[in-house]
Amino acid sequence: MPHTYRLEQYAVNEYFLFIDDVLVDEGTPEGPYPSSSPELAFRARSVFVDSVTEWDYIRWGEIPTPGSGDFDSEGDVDTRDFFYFDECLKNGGPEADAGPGCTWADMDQDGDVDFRDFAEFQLIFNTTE
Ligand SMILES: [Ca+2]
Ligand SMILES: [Ca+2]
Ligand SMILES: [Ca+2]
Repeated sequence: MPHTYRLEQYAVNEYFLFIDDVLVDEGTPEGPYPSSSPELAFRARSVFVDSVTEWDYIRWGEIPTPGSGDFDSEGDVDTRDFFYFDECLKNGGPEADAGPGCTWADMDQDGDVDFRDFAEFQLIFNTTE
């Protein structure tokens, strides 16, 4: 069963871990993050059940606003945002699930990243950086 994990860290001394938007853990990180060898430890109640963990989307930094076109959350839509928009578009298309990593590029918020989204992206694209 797929789940959504979200780890939020504030300053260096406070973190919150959500699973499916439910707060499951909070506290003080054991070390600085990000680092060259970050580690996230999971503990399960049942150790006899096989488990496979796959990450669809890992991101350090501020999570972009859905449908904003602003990948780097800098308040603009420019060439840097286009680099990642293009990646979402290449892996997307009409009615293809945009996934959590591309919700910021789903300009019309219909769940995909397609050429309708690209048309809206172009309208707010600014070439000055
Ligand atoms: Ca931006
Ligand atoms: Ca669409
Ligand atoms: Ca869309």
